[in-house]
Amino acid sequence: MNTRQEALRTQLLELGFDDVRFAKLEAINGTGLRNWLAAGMHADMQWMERTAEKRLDPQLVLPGAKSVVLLGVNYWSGMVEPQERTGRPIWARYSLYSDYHDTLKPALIKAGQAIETVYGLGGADYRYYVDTGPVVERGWAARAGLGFVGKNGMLISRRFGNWLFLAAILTTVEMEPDPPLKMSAIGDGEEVGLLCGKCSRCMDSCPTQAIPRPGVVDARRCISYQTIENKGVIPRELRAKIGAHIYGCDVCLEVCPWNRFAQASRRVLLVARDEIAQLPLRELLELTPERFASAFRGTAIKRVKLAGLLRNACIVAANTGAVDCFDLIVRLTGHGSALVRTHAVWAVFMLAGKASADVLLAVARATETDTHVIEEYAWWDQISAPT
Ligand code: B12
Ligand code: SF4
Ligand code: SF4
Repeated sequence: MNTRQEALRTQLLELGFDDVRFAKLEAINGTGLRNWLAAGMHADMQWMERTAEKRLDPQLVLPGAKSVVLLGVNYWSGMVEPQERTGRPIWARYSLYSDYHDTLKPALIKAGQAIETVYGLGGADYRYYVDTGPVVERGWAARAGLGFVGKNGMLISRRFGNWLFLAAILTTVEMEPDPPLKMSAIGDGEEVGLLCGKCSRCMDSCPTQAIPRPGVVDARRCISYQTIENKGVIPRELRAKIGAHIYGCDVCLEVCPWNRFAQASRRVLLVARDEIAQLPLRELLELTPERFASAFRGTAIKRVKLAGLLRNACIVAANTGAVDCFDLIVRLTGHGSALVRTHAVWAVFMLAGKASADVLLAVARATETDTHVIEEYAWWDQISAPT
C-alpha cells in the first residue's frame, strides 16, 4: 500500500468528498467524443468542439500530467417521492442546491493544498476542475473505478447510484492507479454499460428518445440541453415531450436500478435549496427580474436567465394543462422578450385551441414585429389550414 497516497485519500475524504479514486493519465483514442462531435450531437455547445483536443490529451491541459484524482460528491437528497407526483414543475435534482461549481471550490483549493503538502509540490503541478474544465470526467472516473459509464451515459457508482457530482485534479505526480470495476475495462468507451446487463430502462424511458446508442446522448434531443443550455427557441417537435421538466431532466437517472444503493447526501460541500421545488408554476410565470434574482441567487439555475426560465415555464404550463395559469400566459404574449413571447403564443394555442387563441391574441399578433413570434403564429395557421 502506498501510504502517502492513502494519507491523501483520507484527507480528501475528510474535506467532505464522498469518494476519492486515482487514475493514470494515458493517451486515449477518444473515438466516443470524436464521433459524438462529428454527428453534431453537441448541438450549439461549440465550446465542446473548441476544447476537444484538450479533452483528448491531458498534456495540453497540464504539461507533464501523469495522474488524475477523481472526486465524487453525493447529492442524493433522500427525497423518495418523485417530483412528478407533486404536480409541480420538475427540477433536475442537482439544481436544488447552491451552485455546486461554487460550493465545491473551497474544498478543491484545500485538496490542492493537501497534494502540495503530501508530495512537496507547488501550485503549478496540479489543476483542478469541476464540470467546466476540458476533462472527460466520466471517462476518467470510470477508469479509476469510481463507477462505470451506464447506457444512460452517466457515471454510476455502486455506492451512490447515479447521484455523484464529479471533480478532477490533474497532477504531475505519478500515483498508483486504483483498479476499474472490471479489470477488462481499460478502454476508452468500449466498456459503456459494463454493469447494465440486459437492462435498457434509461434508453426506453427517455421522453425524447435522446439516447440512440448505449452511452451516447444526443444533446439536440435531450431535455437537459434544451431547458438549460439552449438559449434560443426550443424546437416545436420537442416541446410537448418536455412534460413538466422546467429545468434539466433526471428521467434516465431516476429509472436506473443502481440507485437502490443511493444514500442521502451528507451535504458537507452542498447547500440545499429545496424550497425551489415548492415554487408553484403560477409564481414562476409571474417572475420579475427582481424576484428571479432573489429566488435563484447563488444557484446554477440563474444562468438560464429570466427569459429562459419563463420560456420553460410556458412549455410546462401547456404540457400540464395549467388552465389556472392561462391569464398569465396570455399576459406573457406581450412580454419584452421575443423568446418568451414565442413560447407563450405556443402555450396559448395549445391550451385554448386555434379558434379561441386567434381571437384572444388578435391584437398581440397585429403589433408583433419579431420574426420568430410571427413564424409561431403562422405555423398555427399552416397546420390548421384545410388541405
Ligand atoms: C456537455 C455535458 C452535458 C451535455 C451532453 C451530455 C452528454 N451525455 O455528453 C448535456 C447538456 C445534455 C448534459 C446533461 C446532463 N449532465 Co452534463 N455534462 C457535460 C460535460 C460538460 C461534458 C460531457 C462530455 O464530454 N460529453 C461528450 C461525451 C461523448 O462524453 P461522455 O459523456 O463523458 O461519455 C463518453 C466517455 O465517458 C467515454 N468513456 C467511457 N469510458 C471511458 C474511459 C476513459 C479512460 C475515457 C477517457 C473515456 C471513456 O465514453 C462515453 C461515450 O462516448 C460534463 C462535465 C465534464 N467536463 O465532463 C457534464 C456532466 C457529464 N454532466 C453531469 C450531469 C449531472 C448532467 C445531467 C444529469 C444534468 C441534469 N439533471 O439535467 C444531464 C444528464 C444527461 C445524460 N444522460 O448524460 C455530470 C455527470 C455526473 C455523473 N455521475 O455522471 C457531469 C460529469 C458534470 C459534473 N462534473 O458533475 N451534460
Ligand atoms: S436527461 Fe432526460 S432527455 Fe436527456 S437523455 Fe436523459 S432522459 Fe433523455
Ligand atoms: S437504467 Fe439500466 S441500462 Fe440504464 S444505466 Fe441503469 S442499469 Fe444501465
